[in-house]
Amino acid sequence: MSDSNIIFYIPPILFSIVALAFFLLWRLKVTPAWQWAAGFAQTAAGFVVSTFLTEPHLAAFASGLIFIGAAYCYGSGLMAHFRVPRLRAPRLIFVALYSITLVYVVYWAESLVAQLFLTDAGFAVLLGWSVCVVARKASRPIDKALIVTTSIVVLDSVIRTLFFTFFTNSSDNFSDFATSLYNLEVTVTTITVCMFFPFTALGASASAAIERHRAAAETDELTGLLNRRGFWDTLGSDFGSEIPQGSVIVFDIDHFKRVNDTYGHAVGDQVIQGLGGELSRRIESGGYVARFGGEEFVAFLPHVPLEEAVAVAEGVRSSFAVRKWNKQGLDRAVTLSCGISSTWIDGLGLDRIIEQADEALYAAKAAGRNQVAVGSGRGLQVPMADHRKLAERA
Ligand code: GH3
Ligand code: MG
Ligand code: MG
Repeated sequence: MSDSNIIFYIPPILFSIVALAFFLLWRLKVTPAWQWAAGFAQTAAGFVVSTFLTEPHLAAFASGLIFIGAAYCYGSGLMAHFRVPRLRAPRLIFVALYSITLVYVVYWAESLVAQLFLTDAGFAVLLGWSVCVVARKASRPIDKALIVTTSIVVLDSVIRTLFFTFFTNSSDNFSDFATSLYNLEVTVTTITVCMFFPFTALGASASAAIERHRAAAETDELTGLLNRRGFWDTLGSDFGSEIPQGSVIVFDIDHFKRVNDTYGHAVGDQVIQGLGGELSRRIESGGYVARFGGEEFVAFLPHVPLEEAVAVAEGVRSSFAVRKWNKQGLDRAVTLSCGISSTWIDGLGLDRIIEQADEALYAAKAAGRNQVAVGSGRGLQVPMADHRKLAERA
């Protein structure tokens, strides 16, 4: 091949750059899948070997192995991105069978046409298999774009296989590969349509990383519930500035410092997790539960009237009070107090209603703890026994 054919240098250079970019993204934990970098690096190496290696049989054999390795890595990258099982065993069996056939085709049958057919078909089947497995998992537009661009790479292989095997009279001699029309076609489609694939993989990885970081910033690590920021951001994205009427319950564990002091901080953490689990089980979907800090949790129940919110709080309080903590090494009951307020009482904004529920919580603590109290802007902080009267007045 003449060195003036500069076009043949482009795929290895482009894919090396892409591989380096993905390697850095993997080191920076933007993408959890090192297989992207490995796949692109192998593609670069495959082009170097198939075009520039002077021993033609070795070039055909090595590039055949490298390209199937790239297809395997792209598949693993896709499966990691979409969080589906990797199907390692069946895919590795496929690679093993392919490799045995490759040895036969290159060193026994000595057929270039058969080797190119095998490599293109093997690449298309292995990558197409992974695309089919992950396709229904793609819901975000960038993920759908990734499926489309990967399918284009598969389709490119299929069309090339069919065209060069059945519709042309290509040379069957390995030494003619570098200057073949086939090699030119691979090079041209790789640096045009196939380049959409790495760019969408890059976009999909970056967008998944941004989503992961946003979720982490809005989630309480200990309980997996929303934190204060997540609470307000989620309400903002669900309702904008039109937050509906509803009720707020604030929960706080009684004498929690004693739990920490007597049994240790780790046991205290498990009690907080226990309350978090209780709340996510008991607050029905449609409700918003967050850990606002320490052992204080806030629940906003849209469209739920005060009476029903009192029943929810009472359900959580009573079941938490009888919960056993033996497994955690705690041999006594832990109780909690609840403060409730509702936008239906005073027509105030949610932030003011949370403050009122907090004031009611202090009333519940002052009244002896392990109880539910209702608060309103009229200065009322009513212990649970009297909540019905307030609900009637509201
Ligand atoms: P009260 O009945 O009046 O609520 O008394 P309390 O002892 O529960 O008082 P308070 O609610 O102020 O106690 C909060 C304690 O929670 C203080 C702090 O040491 C502890 N705390 C805050 N965050 C954590 C945490 O993440 N893990 C553990 N184990 N303890 C925490
Ligand atoms: Mg407390
Ligand atoms: Mg507290």
